[in-house]
Amino acid sequence: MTVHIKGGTVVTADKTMRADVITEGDKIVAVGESLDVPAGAETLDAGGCYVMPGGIDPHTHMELPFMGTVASEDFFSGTTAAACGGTTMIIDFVIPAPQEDVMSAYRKWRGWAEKAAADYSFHVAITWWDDTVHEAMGTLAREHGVNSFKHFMAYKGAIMATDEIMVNSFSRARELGAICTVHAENGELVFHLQEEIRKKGINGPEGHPLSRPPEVEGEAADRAIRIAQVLDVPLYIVHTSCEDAVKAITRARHEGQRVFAEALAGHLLIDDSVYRHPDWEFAAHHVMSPPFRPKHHQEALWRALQAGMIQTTATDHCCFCTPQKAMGKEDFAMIPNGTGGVEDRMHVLWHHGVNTGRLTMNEFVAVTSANAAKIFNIYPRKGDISVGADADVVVWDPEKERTISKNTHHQNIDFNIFEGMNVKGINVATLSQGKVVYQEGTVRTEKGVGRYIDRPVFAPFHSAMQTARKLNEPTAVERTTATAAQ
Ligand code: URQ
Ligand code: ZN
Ligand code: ZN
Repeated sequence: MTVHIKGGTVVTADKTMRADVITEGDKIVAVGESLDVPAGAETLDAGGCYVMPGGIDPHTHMELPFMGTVASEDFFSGTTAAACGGTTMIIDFVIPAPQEDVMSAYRKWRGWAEKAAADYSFHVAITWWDDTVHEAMGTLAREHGVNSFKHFMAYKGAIMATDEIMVNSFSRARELGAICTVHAENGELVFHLQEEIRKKGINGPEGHPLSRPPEVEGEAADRAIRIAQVLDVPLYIVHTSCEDAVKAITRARHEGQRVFAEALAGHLLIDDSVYRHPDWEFAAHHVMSPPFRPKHHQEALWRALQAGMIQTTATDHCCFCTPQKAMGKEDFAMIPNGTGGVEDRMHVLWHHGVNTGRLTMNEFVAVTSANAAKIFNIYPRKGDISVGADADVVVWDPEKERTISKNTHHQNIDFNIFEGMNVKGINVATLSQGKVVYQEGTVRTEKGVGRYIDRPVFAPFHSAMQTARKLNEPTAVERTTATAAQ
């Protein structure tokens, strides 16, 4: 199929220019003015609109089995909802249970994702350790295009990675040229605080943020940063939600450490007042981890995003409907953690980012698409409008408005954390693999056409340790060893 997107302004992370775009099959084949348009091409009028790379959401959990239930959004409905909102690729998570064979968990998730309507990839979580896990990381990196391994520092008694697991896994990732990602909350502190809060007789959703204060995230973020520093491996902190974590990330980056960070659309726009809402269901809808924070943390996240200390935005789309949330009616710690957002991320970020002047259009593309593609090593195949790139494209009308609501969204969840929010500037068309899958409200996604996207491991990079060696300075490990030997 050939599509001629004409009359638009191409906006990428690093350029803005009046240009037409021609796609053939699943690739972009021409970008420029006065192009030779092949006969039979489908024409898409982009006059007055921006033509941008499809969004990449680097953090979703479609049909995740978690906390005794399964997330209500599956890979078909979730990638469809994503496309309706301009996101054309998700990076989801394989999360083996402790002692579960990693490769069989990977194959299980790959099976679930075969129904996807758009492209996807997987971070693989390391939730336990033995020689088979060590081996599986190598197989995944060398043969299955996995270049990122996830570590949940929270969720004690379930999928929590201890320091020992992180040290083993981070070391292995370094050998393989992979990046480590973390959910940074101190799971031991959360567990202890949950007990303390229950003893005070607090069992409603208001107890959730009390058990996960910003300090719990700040400590874990800094601990992961320090482990990555000593083991000399790049680090990516998912759903950075608070100033405490931003400070740890900023310090490390200022010292030249290769630390990347992600912010969720929800954490940028929703504060902790949701947990004090009189309606139990409304408050429980917002139970996710890390929790929504007091307002000043939102401003710290926006500043970090604008300053380049946070590089990507995501949603952590992990949907549990109201009856599922009710599993925690007697105990907030039993409320399945997670909310939606995959359909709304780009809309809310344009409205509250670009329309407010916080972000330029180019920065918008960077934080919703290009930076994730670069960090996870699939740029410029993804995250760019250039010849040879995948034909994942959005036509964006800056004047078009939408009111976000569960009554009109395509997400398979019975509430929306952005309910009632009016946004201006949305995609009027989405192309995935060169096919128009969404246009002005018409959805034309197809189950099963989504592809698994390999993400190659990284070329050896000049890390602080290697630089130190070149300068004949002792590295952190050598200094420590030398001191111990004295
Ligand atoms: O922690 C995560 O990222 C998963 C389990 C989704 N739930 C959540 O509350 N963030
Ligand atoms: Zn998480
Ligand atoms: Zn998550």
